[in-house]
Formats: sequence, structure tokens, C-alpha cells
Amino acid sequence: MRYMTAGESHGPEEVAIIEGIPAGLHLTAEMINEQLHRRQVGYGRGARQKIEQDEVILMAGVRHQMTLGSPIALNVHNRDHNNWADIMDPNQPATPENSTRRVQRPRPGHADLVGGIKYGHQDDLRNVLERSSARETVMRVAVGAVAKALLAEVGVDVHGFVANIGPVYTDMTQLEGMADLEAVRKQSEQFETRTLDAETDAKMRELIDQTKQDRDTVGGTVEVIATGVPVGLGSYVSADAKLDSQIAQALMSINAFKGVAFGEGFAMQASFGSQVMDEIYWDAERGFYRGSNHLGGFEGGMTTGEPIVVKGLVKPIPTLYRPMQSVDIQSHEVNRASIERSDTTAVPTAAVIAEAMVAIKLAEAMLDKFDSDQVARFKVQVAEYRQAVKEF
Ligand code: EPS
Repeated sequence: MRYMTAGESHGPEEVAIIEGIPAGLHLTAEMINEQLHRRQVGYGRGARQKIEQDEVILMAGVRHQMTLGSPIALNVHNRDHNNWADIMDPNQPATPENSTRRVQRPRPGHADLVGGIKYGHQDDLRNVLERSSARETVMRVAVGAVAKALLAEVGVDVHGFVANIGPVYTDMTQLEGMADLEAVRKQSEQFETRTLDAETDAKMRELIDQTKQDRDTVGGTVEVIATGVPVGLGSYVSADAKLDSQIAQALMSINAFKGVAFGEGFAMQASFGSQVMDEIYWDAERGFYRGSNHLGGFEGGMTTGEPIVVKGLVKPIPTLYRPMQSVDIQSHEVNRASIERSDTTAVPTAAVIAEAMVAIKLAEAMLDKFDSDQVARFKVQVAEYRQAVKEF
């Protein structure tokens, strides 16, 4: 399975093509739209989300709600394009009238300056920011929804929520009282901050309101958990076969992500070996299993069969309404950075995007290991493999 996306933030459309999804997967626009809707919900987002009501169009690869095994083409219209039709018109040459709203003072922390230097966009850094915008993640979530549908066929569930926003932390011990990932989902999806309880949600919203008032932005950490993952996805034999490294790359590729850690992550730097290894047990019912999951479901780049637990650190958004120092790319005069409409925080949304990226990597790994032509055969092979693992 592989995919590619295209689309500028205020351009006409966002698109994705996915190749390698087996034939016979039940897939509807509603299944994808449900995830697109989740991506749009998030306390701290700006005015753009009031304009967009993301809905996918299934352009190819699906017939009568079933995948055909052919490439799946997905399309989401940018409603805001109506407000940018001239400025983002692909068909007209540039004129003074359609080249307004130029960006010439790069925002520190955004792709503006380096992208402009790299691609030679000295006239207008909009040519960079339109694609480097996190608007692109709408298609990642659409692709992730397809991956999640495939994973659900074999009992793999993936969910993302928020571990902290700025100095306000979710009490993660609450997870211990939750029976399964569905319970975590039910709990966190109640809150626009995607934390796990009402008290923390209130504190996070207060922090975001204050940050907005200060014309600043705030980052945080998201956590993704995947359950039902079979033992032995990925491999220790080559650097690029290690599935945890692939997931780390996938999360780092999301806008504003600056760090990834599995299990107890960076807390392990201050621990002893006896505190972080997950002891091995066996019983006839389950086969091999672990008494704990400090390592977050990976050993040697392979899944252990315990839940995958991965955190992603999201830096504060670089577009500030109280802009920092910059330099005009044409006059080279010192000036404040350009202000573009933006969000105060996108951490609650980032949880949904991170979830999609983990789902994509797990679906890829499953399709590498098991039949990728037909969903029915894929399911049989996964079931046989699970049985063989149990009998080891
Ligand atoms: C973004 C800036 C904002 C966000 C956008 C990401 O866009 P605009 O400038 O149009 O208000 O809303 O995110 C989305 C459009 C989206 O759908 O997630 C940026 O600079 O990255």
C-alpha cells in the first residue's frame, strides 16, 4: 500500500491516490467523512474551520461500496477557494490584480523562508505556504480512514488523544480504569481538547483562551494507542524494516511535530533496566504475553503483540498574531513577520492526524505480511497467523 497527496491550502481541491488496498473492503464516503469531521473539531482552531465542511468524493477504486483492488482516488473540495479564486487561479497568468495578498516577510518557524530560497519564490512566499500549510492533513486523515477500515476487519483499533497542551497535562493513570480502546475513544471524543476528563478539558480551554488573548500559540503532546496488533510486524533485520522507525518517520512528517517517543519514552532516560523491560509470561489461552508495556509494543523494531503506545510532540504553531522579527525578502529591511489567519493550537486535531498516520503504517505493514489482493484472504491469513503465534 502506498499513497500520495496533492493540494494547496486555498487551491481548488485536495486530492489523494492510494494504491494497494485489497479488493472487497467495505468503504463508503460516510466512513471517511466521520474521520474528516473529527479532524475539524478541536478547541483552539481558527475561523477557517467554520468555512470548511470537509466531505470526500470517491473518484475511483470503489464500486457499490466495495474496493476493487484498483487505485482509490479521493477528493476534498476547499470551500475557502471561492474567496481565493483569482489569487489561486491555476489557469490565468499572474497580473497585478490577481497577485495581491503576497507574503514577503517570512514567519520564523514556518517553511516560508527556506522554501522560498529553495524553490526561488522571491516574488511571493505564498507559493510555499500554500502547500506547507497543515490543510494537507485532510487527505492524510482520509487515507487513514481507509487504513482504519482495513485494520478493523482484523480487529486492529487505533485511537489518538491529547496528553498535554502547554503546561496542562492529562492524568494518564485514568487509562488504567478504561476497559479497552473503545472506552478511551468514548471518553476523549467528548471533549474538544481530546483530553480524558472534564476538569482537564476546562483547564486546557482556559489556557487556550488566554493564549489567544495574548496573541500567542501553544503546543503539546498527543498519544496514539493501537490494540489488536499481531506479534511480529516489522523486522529487526534491516534499518528500514523496523516498524517503530517507520511510525516515527510518519509522525515526524506531520506539520509541527518535533519529537516522537514510544512507551514511557524520554522518561526512560532516568530509569534502570529492571524498571523498563516488560517481563515475559505464557499461558495456554494467550500464548506469550508481557506483564507490562513500558516499551510501547515494540522490541527490535517488531510489534510484541502488546498495544502500541506512541507519543508525538507538537510545537506551537508558528503563525503569531503578535509577529516576531523577520526580514523582507525583497528589500531586506527588518520588519515583523507576515500575519496569516491561523489557529491558537492544533494539538487536539493533531491527535486525529497522528492516529491516521499510525493506521496507515500499520495497514502497510499488514499488507506487506499478508495477502494484499483480497480482503477475504487477508482475513484468513491473519487468523491463521494469530493461531500459529499462540501455538509457539
Ligand atoms: C494553517 C493555517 C490555517 C489553518 C490551516 C493550517 O489556514 P487559513 O490560513 O486558511 O486560516 O486553518 O488548517 C486548515 C485549513 C485545515 O483544514 O486544517 C497553516 O498555516 O498551516
